[in-house]
Amino acid sequence: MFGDRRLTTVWTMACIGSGRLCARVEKLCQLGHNLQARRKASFVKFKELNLHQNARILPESCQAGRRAPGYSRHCRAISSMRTQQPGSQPQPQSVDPYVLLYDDLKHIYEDIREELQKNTKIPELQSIATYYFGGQGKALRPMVAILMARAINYHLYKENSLLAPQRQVAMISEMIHSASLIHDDVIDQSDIRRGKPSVNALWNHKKVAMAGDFILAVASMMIARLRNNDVTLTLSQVVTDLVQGEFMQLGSKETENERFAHYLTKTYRKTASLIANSVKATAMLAGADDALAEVVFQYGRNVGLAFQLVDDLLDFVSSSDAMGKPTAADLKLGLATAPVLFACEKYPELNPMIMRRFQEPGDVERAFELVHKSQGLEQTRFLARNHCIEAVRHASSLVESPYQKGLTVITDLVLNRMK
Ligand code: GRG
Repeated sequence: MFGDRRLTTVWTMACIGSGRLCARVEKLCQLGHNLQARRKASFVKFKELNLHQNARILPESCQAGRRAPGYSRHCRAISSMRTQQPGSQPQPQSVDPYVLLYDDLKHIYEDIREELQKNTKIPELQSIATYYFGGQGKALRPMVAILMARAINYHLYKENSLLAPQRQVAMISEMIHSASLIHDDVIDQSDIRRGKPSVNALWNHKKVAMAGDFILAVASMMIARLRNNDVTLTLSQVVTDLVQGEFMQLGSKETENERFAHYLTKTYRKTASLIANSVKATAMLAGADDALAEVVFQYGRNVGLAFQLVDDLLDFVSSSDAMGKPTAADLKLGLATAPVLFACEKYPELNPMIMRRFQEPGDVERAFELVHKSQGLEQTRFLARNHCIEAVRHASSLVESPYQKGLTVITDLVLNRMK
Protein backbone atom coordinates (compact mmCIF):
# COMPACT_ATOMS: atom_id res chain seq x y z
CA MET A 1 0.00 0.00 0.00
CA PHE A 2 2.75 2.46 0.86
CA GLY A 3 5.29 1.15 -1.62
CA ASP A 4 8.49 -0.78 -1.20
CA ARG A 5 12.03 -0.17 -0.06
CA ARG A 6 12.69 1.85 -3.21
CA LEU A 7 10.12 4.39 -2.10
CA THR A 8 12.10 4.93 1.09
CA THR A 9 15.14 5.82 -0.98
CA VAL A 10 13.08 7.96 -3.35
CA TRP A 11 11.49 10.05 -0.65
CA THR A 12 14.77 10.48 1.11
CA MET A 13 16.34 11.61 -2.18
CA ALA A 14 13.39 13.83 -3.00
CA CYS A 15 13.61 15.84 0.15
CA ILE A 16 17.30 16.60 0.25
CA GLY A 17 19.95 17.16 -2.33
CA SER A 18 22.26 14.67 -0.65
CA GLY A 19 19.70 11.89 -0.96
CA ARG A 20 22.04 9.04 -1.74
CA LEU A 21 24.12 9.84 1.28
CA CYS A 22 21.01 9.96 3.39
CA ALA A 23 19.87 6.56 2.20
CA ARG A 24 23.31 5.23 3.09
CA VAL A 25 22.97 6.75 6.52
CA GLU A 26 19.61 5.04 6.94
CA LYS A 27 21.48 1.79 6.36
CA LEU A 28 24.20 2.75 8.82
CA CYS A 29 21.57 3.50 11.43
CA GLN A 30 20.35 -0.06 11.11
CA LEU A 31 23.79 -1.66 11.10
CA GLY A 32 24.18 -2.03 14.83
CA HIS A 33 20.73 -3.51 15.05
CA ASN A 34 21.24 -5.96 12.18
CA LEU A 35 24.42 -7.31 13.73
CA GLN A 36 22.39 -8.03 16.82
CA ALA A 37 19.51 -9.52 14.86
CA ARG A 38 21.79 -12.03 13.17
CA ARG A 39 22.57 -13.69 16.47
CA LYS A 40 20.44 -16.77 17.02
CA ALA A 41 17.84 -15.80 19.54
CA SER A 42 16.47 -18.24 22.08
CA PHE A 43 13.06 -16.74 22.63
CA VAL A 44 10.93 -17.46 25.62
CA LYS A 45 7.69 -18.97 24.44
CA PHE A 46 4.46 -17.15 25.18
CA LYS A 47 2.62 -20.18 26.56
CA GLU A 48 5.55 -21.06 28.80
CA LEU A 49 5.57 -17.51 30.07
CA ASN A 50 1.92 -17.82 30.95
CA LEU A 51 2.81 -20.61 33.31
CA HIS A 52 5.72 -18.73 34.83
CA GLN A 53 4.92 -17.34 38.25
CA ASN A 54 6.04 -13.84 37.26
CA ALA A 55 4.05 -13.83 34.07
CA ARG A 56 0.75 -12.58 35.41
CA ILE A 57 -1.58 -11.97 32.47
CA LEU A 58 -3.07 -8.56 32.87
CA PRO A 59 -6.72 -8.07 31.96
CA GLU A 60 -7.84 -6.47 28.75
CA SER A 61 -8.23 -2.70 29.03
CA CYS A 62 -11.67 -1.60 30.01
CA GLN A 63 -12.76 1.59 28.34
CA ALA A 64 -14.61 3.33 31.12
CA GLY A 65 -14.54 3.01 34.86
CA ARG A 66 -13.00 4.67 37.87
CA ARG A 67 -10.29 7.22 37.14
CA ALA A 68 -7.16 6.81 39.20
CA PRO A 69 -5.99 9.77 41.30
CA GLY A 70 -3.79 12.00 39.14
CA TYR A 71 -5.13 10.46 35.96
CA SER A 72 -6.82 13.65 34.74
CA ARG A 73 -3.52 15.52 35.06
CA HIS A 74 -1.86 12.72 33.13
CA CYS A 75 -4.57 13.01 30.45
CA ARG A 76 -4.04 16.77 30.24
CA ALA A 77 -0.34 16.18 29.74
CA ILE A 78 -0.91 13.70 26.97
CA SER A 79 -3.91 15.39 25.38
CA SER A 80 -1.54 17.66 23.48
CA MET A 81 -0.42 14.54 21.65
CA ARG A 82 -3.87 14.31 20.10
CA THR A 83 -4.24 15.24 16.48
CA GLN A 84 -4.04 18.93 15.77
CA GLN A 85 -4.76 18.74 12.06
CA PRO A 86 -7.14 15.85 11.56
CA GLY A 87 -6.86 13.57 8.61
CA SER A 88 -3.20 14.04 7.80
CA GLN A 89 -3.14 10.30 7.27
CA PRO A 90 -6.04 7.89 6.95
CA GLN A 91 -6.68 6.69 10.48
CA PRO A 92 -9.17 4.38 12.09
CA GLN A 93 -11.14 6.96 14.10
CA SER A 94 -12.57 4.40 16.48
CA VAL A 95 -9.24 3.62 18.14
CA ASP A 96 -7.94 5.94 20.83
CA PRO A 97 -4.74 4.48 22.30
CA TYR A 98 -5.22 6.44 25.53
CA VAL A 99 -8.64 4.88 26.06
CA LEU A 100 -7.58 1.49 24.80
CA LEU A 101 -4.67 1.31 27.23
CA TYR A 102 -6.33 3.12 30.12
CA ASP A 103 -6.01 0.21 32.56
CA ASP A 104 -2.50 -0.67 31.47
CA LEU A 105 -1.19 2.86 31.89
CA LYS A 106 -3.15 4.33 34.77
CA HIS A 107 -0.74 3.09 37.46
CA ILE A 108 2.45 3.10 35.44
CA TYR A 109 4.04 6.16 37.08
CA GLU A 110 2.93 5.00 40.51
CA ASP A 111 4.51 1.58 39.88
CA ILE A 112 7.76 3.19 38.74
CA ARG A 113 7.87 5.45 41.80
CA GLU A 114 7.29 2.44 44.04
CA GLU A 115 10.09 0.50 42.33
CA LEU A 116 12.50 3.40 42.85
CA GLN A 117 11.46 4.08 46.44
CA LYS A 118 11.86 0.50 47.57
CA ASN A 119 15.47 0.49 46.38
CA THR A 120 16.71 3.33 48.56
CA LYS A 121 16.06 4.65 52.05
CA ILE A 122 17.66 8.02 51.30
CA PRO A 123 14.73 10.48 51.23
CA GLU A 124 16.45 13.06 49.00
CA LEU A 125 17.46 10.43 46.46
CA GLN A 126 13.88 9.18 46.44
CA SER A 127 12.60 12.71 45.82
CA ILE A 128 14.98 13.48 42.98
CA ALA A 129 14.64 10.09 41.31
CA THR A 130 10.83 10.15 41.37
CA TYR A 131 10.47 13.83 40.37
CA TYR A 132 9.92 13.18 36.65
CA PHE A 133 7.39 10.41 37.32
CA GLY A 134 4.69 12.77 38.53
CA GLY A 135 2.45 12.24 35.50
CA GLN A 136 3.38 15.33 33.45
CA GLY A 137 5.09 13.33 30.70
CA LYS A 138 3.20 12.05 27.67
CA ALA A 139 4.03 8.43 28.48
CA LEU A 140 4.65 7.90 24.78
CA ARG A 141 7.23 5.18 25.24
CA PRO A 142 5.21 2.95 27.60
CA MET A 143 2.14 3.49 25.45
CA VAL A 144 3.89 2.38 22.26
CA ALA A 145 5.54 -0.56 24.05
CA ILE A 146 2.23 -1.81 25.46
CA LEU A 147 0.34 -1.26 22.21
CA MET A 148 2.97 -3.29 20.39
CA ALA A 149 2.99 -5.99 23.07
CA ARG A 150 -0.77 -6.41 22.79
CA ALA A 151 -0.69 -6.21 18.97
CA ILE A 152 1.96 -8.94 18.86
CA ASN A 153 0.17 -11.16 21.40
CA TYR A 154 -2.91 -10.90 19.23
CA HIS A 155 -0.90 -11.44 16.04
CA LEU A 156 0.71 -14.62 17.33
CA TYR A 157 -1.92 -16.12 19.62
CA LYS A 158 -5.19 -14.19 19.13
CA GLU A 159 -4.82 -13.29 22.80
CA ASN A 160 -6.27 -10.04 24.16
CA SER A 161 -3.69 -9.89 26.88
CA LEU A 162 -0.51 -8.32 28.17
CA LEU A 163 2.26 -10.27 29.88
CA ALA A 164 3.63 -8.89 33.13
CA PRO A 165 7.21 -8.89 31.72
CA GLN A 166 5.98 -6.88 28.73
CA ARG A 167 4.52 -4.26 31.07
CA GLN A 168 7.86 -4.24 32.89
CA VAL A 169 9.53 -3.36 29.57
CA ALA A 170 7.11 -0.42 29.24
CA MET A 171 8.17 0.78 32.71
CA ILE A 172 11.87 0.22 31.97
CA SER A 173 11.52 2.19 28.75
CA GLU A 174 10.07 5.21 30.58
CA MET A 175 12.75 4.90 33.28
CA ILE A 176 15.59 4.92 30.74
CA HIS A 177 13.89 7.89 29.05
CA SER A 178 13.64 9.83 32.32
CA ALA A 179 17.21 9.00 33.31
CA SER A 180 18.32 10.44 29.99
CA LEU A 181 16.18 13.57 30.51
CA ILE A 182 17.82 14.08 33.90
CA HIS A 183 21.30 13.79 32.44
CA ASP A 184 20.26 16.01 29.56
CA ASP A 185 19.03 18.71 31.93
CA VAL A 186 22.33 18.69 33.77
CA ILE A 187 24.36 18.82 30.56
CA ASP A 188 22.22 21.59 29.03
CA GLN A 189 21.73 23.39 32.35
CA SER A 190 18.09 23.90 31.48
CA ASP A 191 15.81 25.41 34.10
CA ILE A 192 12.46 24.24 32.89
CA ARG A 193 10.95 20.98 31.66
CA ARG A 194 7.30 20.06 31.17
CA GLY A 195 6.37 23.56 32.37
CA LYS A 196 7.95 22.95 35.77
CA PRO A 197 11.36 23.74 37.23
CA SER A 198 13.68 21.08 35.89
CA VAL A 199 15.28 18.66 38.32
CA ASN A 200 18.62 20.49 38.27
CA ALA A 201 16.92 23.80 39.04
CA LEU A 202 15.79 22.31 42.34
CA TRP A 203 18.72 20.17 43.43
CA ASN A 204 22.50 20.21 43.27
CA HIS A 205 23.68 18.94 39.87
CA LYS A 206 25.95 16.29 41.38
CA LYS A 207 23.02 14.75 43.26
CA VAL A 208 20.84 15.03 40.16
CA ALA A 209 23.39 13.18 38.00
CA MET A 210 23.56 10.42 40.59
CA ALA A 211 19.77 10.21 40.77
CA GLY A 212 19.78 9.66 36.99
CA ASP A 213 22.31 6.84 37.48
CA PHE A 214 20.16 5.41 40.25
CA ILE A 215 17.12 5.23 37.95
CA LEU A 216 19.26 3.44 35.36
CA ALA A 217 20.55 1.03 38.01
CA VAL A 218 17.03 0.15 39.18
CA ALA A 219 15.96 -0.26 35.54
CA SER A 220 18.93 -2.63 35.07
CA MET A 221 17.76 -4.76 37.98
CA MET A 222 14.31 -4.91 36.45
CA ILE A 223 15.86 -6.00 33.15
CA ALA A 224 17.85 -8.71 34.95
CA ARG A 225 14.65 -9.99 36.56
CA LEU A 226 13.19 -10.65 33.11
CA ARG A 227 15.77 -13.45 32.81
CA ASN A 228 16.02 -13.24 29.05
CA ASN A 229 19.52 -12.66 27.64
CA ASP A 230 18.32 -11.38 24.27
CA VAL A 231 15.98 -8.89 25.88
CA THR A 232 18.81 -7.80 28.20
CA LEU A 233 21.09 -7.19 25.22
CA THR A 234 18.36 -5.37 23.31
CA LEU A 235 17.58 -2.99 26.17
CA SER A 236 21.24 -2.49 27.08
CA GLN A 237 21.90 -1.43 23.50
CA VAL A 238 19.54 1.49 24.11
CA VAL A 239 21.73 2.96 26.85
CA THR A 240 24.90 2.71 24.76
CA ASP A 241 23.04 4.37 21.87
CA LEU A 242 21.73 7.17 24.09
CA VAL A 243 25.18 8.01 25.40
CA GLN A 244 26.72 7.89 21.92
CA GLY A 245 23.87 10.01 20.52
CA GLU A 246 24.43 12.66 23.15
CA PHE A 247 28.18 12.47 22.60
CA MET A 248 27.72 12.96 18.85
CA GLN A 249 25.62 16.03 19.58
CA LEU A 250 28.63 17.67 21.18
CA GLY A 251 30.55 17.48 17.89
CA SER A 252 29.96 19.01 14.47
CA LYS A 253 30.88 18.18 10.89
CA GLU A 254 32.46 20.35 8.21
CA THR A 255 30.50 19.49 5.07
CA GLU A 256 26.76 19.59 4.45
CA ASN A 257 26.60 15.89 3.52
CA GLU A 258 28.57 14.80 6.55
CA ARG A 259 26.35 16.96 8.73
CA PHE A 260 23.12 15.36 7.62
CA ALA A 261 24.55 11.87 8.04
CA HIS A 262 25.78 12.84 11.50
CA TYR A 263 22.36 14.30 12.38
CA LEU A 264 20.43 11.20 11.30
CA THR A 265 22.70 8.78 13.12
CA LYS A 266 22.55 10.97 16.22
CA THR A 267 18.76 11.13 15.96
CA TYR A 268 18.48 7.35 15.76
CA ARG A 269 20.75 6.87 18.76
CA LYS A 270 19.32 9.65 20.89
CA THR A 271 15.64 9.02 20.33
CA ALA A 272 14.66 6.20 17.97
CA SER A 273 16.75 3.40 19.48
CA LEU A 274 14.81 3.50 22.76
CA ILE A 275 11.42 3.16 21.06
CA ALA A 276 12.65 0.61 18.49
CA ASN A 277 14.40 -1.65 20.99
CA SER A 278 11.63 -1.40 23.59
CA VAL A 279 8.95 -2.57 21.17
CA LYS A 280 11.32 -5.24 19.93
CA ALA A 281 11.84 -6.46 23.50
CA THR A 282 8.07 -6.83 24.02
CA ALA A 283 7.87 -8.86 20.80
CA MET A 284 10.79 -11.07 21.87
CA LEU A 285 9.03 -11.75 25.18
CA ALA A 286 6.00 -12.93 23.22
CA GLY A 287 8.16 -15.42 21.31
CA ALA A 288 8.43 -13.49 18.03
CA ASP A 289 10.92 -14.95 15.53
CA ASP A 290 13.74 -12.84 14.06
CA ALA A 291 11.70 -11.71 11.05
CA LEU A 292 8.78 -10.52 13.16
CA ALA A 293 11.12 -8.86 15.68
CA GLU A 294 12.67 -6.96 12.77
CA VAL A 295 9.26 -5.72 11.55
CA VAL A 296 8.50 -4.53 15.06
CA PHE A 297 11.91 -2.87 15.39
CA GLN A 298 11.42 -1.03 12.09
CA TYR A 299 8.04 0.24 13.25
CA GLY A 300 9.66 1.67 16.39
CA ARG A 301 12.66 3.05 14.54
CA ASN A 302 10.49 4.97 12.10
CA VAL A 303 8.17 6.28 14.83
CA GLY A 304 11.22 7.36 16.83
CA LEU A 305 12.86 9.17 13.91
CA ALA A 306 9.56 10.93 13.08
CA PHE A 307 9.12 11.87 16.73
CA GLN A 308 12.54 13.55 16.94
CA LEU A 309 12.10 15.31 13.58
CA VAL A 310 8.81 16.76 14.84
CA ASP A 311 10.50 17.67 18.11
CA ASP A 312 13.15 19.57 16.17
CA LEU A 313 10.43 21.26 14.12
CA LEU A 314 8.42 22.28 17.18
CA ASP A 315 11.47 24.04 18.55
CA PHE A 316 10.93 26.57 15.74
CA VAL A 317 7.15 26.82 15.65
CA SER A 318 5.68 26.06 19.04
CA SER A 319 5.33 28.51 21.88
CA SER A 320 7.34 27.95 25.03
CA ASP A 321 4.02 27.70 26.91
CA ALA A 322 2.91 24.77 24.80
CA MET A 323 6.29 23.05 24.93
CA GLY A 324 6.92 23.58 28.63
CA LYS A 325 10.50 24.57 27.74
CA PRO A 326 12.06 27.56 25.94
CA THR A 327 11.74 27.68 22.14
CA ALA A 328 14.69 27.94 19.75
CA ALA A 329 16.40 26.05 22.54
CA ASP A 330 18.39 23.95 20.06
CA LEU A 331 19.89 27.00 18.33
CA LYS A 332 20.72 28.52 21.70
CA LEU A 333 22.51 25.27 22.59
CA GLY A 334 24.46 25.52 19.33
CA LEU A 335 22.62 22.62 17.69
CA ALA A 336 21.83 22.50 13.98
CA THR A 337 18.82 20.23 13.58
CA ALA A 338 16.93 19.19 10.42
CA PRO A 339 15.15 22.54 9.78
CA VAL A 340 18.51 24.37 9.80
CA LEU A 341 20.27 21.71 7.76
CA PHE A 342 17.55 21.89 5.10
CA ALA A 343 17.54 25.71 5.20
CA CYS A 344 21.28 25.65 4.50
CA GLU A 345 20.63 24.58 0.92
CA LYS A 346 18.84 27.86 0.21
CA TYR A 347 20.85 30.06 2.57
CA PRO A 348 24.53 29.00 2.60
CA GLU A 349 25.24 31.87 5.01
CA LEU A 350 24.01 29.44 7.65
CA ASN A 351 27.12 27.27 7.17
CA PRO A 352 29.58 29.45 9.11
CA MET A 353 26.94 29.98 11.80
CA ILE A 354 26.58 26.22 12.18
CA MET A 355 30.36 25.85 12.41
CA ARG A 356 30.58 28.41 15.22
CA ARG A 357 27.50 26.87 16.86
CA PHE A 358 25.45 30.11 16.65
CA GLN A 359 27.74 31.72 19.23
CA GLU A 360 28.12 35.20 17.74
CA PRO A 361 25.62 37.90 18.72
CA GLY A 362 22.61 37.80 16.38
CA ASP A 363 23.33 34.26 15.08
CA VAL A 364 20.37 32.63 16.81
CA GLU A 365 17.91 35.31 15.61
CA ARG A 366 19.24 35.31 12.03
CA ALA A 367 19.25 31.49 11.78
CA PHE A 368 15.71 31.39 13.19
CA GLU A 369 14.58 33.91 10.54
CA LEU A 370 16.29 32.07 7.68
CA VAL A 371 14.74 28.74 8.69
CA HIS A 372 11.29 30.35 8.56
CA LYS A 373 12.05 31.97 5.17
CA SER A 374 13.27 28.65 3.72
CA GLN A 375 11.42 25.40 3.08
CA GLY A 376 13.26 23.81 6.01
CA LEU A 377 10.22 23.32 8.19
CA GLU A 378 8.14 21.79 5.38
CA GLN A 379 11.02 19.52 4.38
CA THR A 380 11.43 18.38 7.97
CA ARG A 381 7.72 17.59 8.21
CA PHE A 382 7.89 15.78 4.88
CA LEU A 383 10.70 13.59 6.16
CA ALA A 384 8.82 12.92 9.40
CA ARG A 385 5.65 12.06 7.49
CA ASN A 386 7.52 9.57 5.36
CA HIS A 387 8.94 7.87 8.42
CA CYS A 388 5.36 7.64 9.72
CA ILE A 389 4.24 6.07 6.45
CA GLU A 390 7.05 3.52 6.79
CA ALA A 391 5.97 2.81 10.36
CA VAL A 392 2.37 2.28 9.22
CA ARG A 393 3.59 -0.05 6.48
CA HIS A 394 5.31 -2.22 9.09
CA ALA A 395 2.32 -2.14 11.46
CA SER A 396 0.09 -3.17 8.56
CA SER A 397 1.84 -6.50 8.31
CA LEU A 398 0.46 -7.50 11.73
CA VAL A 399 -2.91 -9.20 12.12
CA GLU A 400 -5.67 -6.62 12.44
CA SER A 401 -6.68 -5.80 16.02
CA PRO A 402 -7.53 -2.63 17.95
CA TYR A 403 -3.90 -2.57 19.10
CA GLN A 404 -2.54 -2.93 15.61
CA LYS A 405 -4.82 -0.05 14.55
CA GLY A 406 -3.59 1.89 17.59
CA LEU A 407 -0.04 1.60 16.25
CA THR A 408 -1.22 3.46 13.15
CA VAL A 409 -3.00 6.12 15.21
CA ILE A 410 0.24 6.70 17.12
CA THR A 411 1.96 7.85 13.93
CA ASP A 412 -0.72 10.48 13.44
CA LEU A 413 -0.32 11.67 17.02
CA VAL A 414 3.44 11.84 16.61
CA LEU A 415 3.20 13.81 13.39
CA ASN A 416 0.60 16.31 14.57
CA ARG A 417 1.50 16.74 18.20
CA MET A 418 1.68 20.21 19.70
CA LYS A 419 4.28 19.45 22.37
C1 GRG B 1 22.68 7.84 30.98
C2 GRG B 1 20.48 7.12 29.95
C3 GRG B 1 21.64 8.02 29.95
C4 GRG B 1 21.78 8.95 28.99
C5 GRG B 1 22.92 9.91 28.91
C6 GRG B 1 21.98 12.80 28.22
C7 GRG B 1 21.92 11.59 27.37
C8 GRG B 1 22.96 10.53 27.53
C9 GRG B 1 20.99 11.42 26.42
C10 GRG B 1 19.92 12.42 26.19
C11 GRG B 1 18.85 11.83 25.36
C12 GRG B 1 17.67 12.76 25.20
C13 GRG B 1 17.30 13.70 26.30
C14 GRG B 1 16.96 12.72 24.10
C15 GRG B 1 15.80 13.60 23.86
C16 GRG B 1 14.66 12.80 23.39
C17 GRG B 1 13.38 13.59 23.46
C18 GRG B 1 12.82 14.11 22.19
C19 GRG B 1 12.81 13.81 24.62
C20 GRG B 1 11.49 14.43 24.81
O1 GRG B 1 10.57 13.37 24.84
P1 GRG B 1 9.05 13.59 25.21
O2 GRG B 1 8.53 14.80 24.49
O3 GRG B 1 9.15 13.90 26.75
O4 GRG B 1 8.31 12.31 24.99
P2 GRG B 1 8.01 13.78 27.86
O5 GRG B 1 8.23 15.01 28.68
O6 GRG B 1 6.64 13.76 27.22
O7 GRG B 1 8.32 12.51 28.57
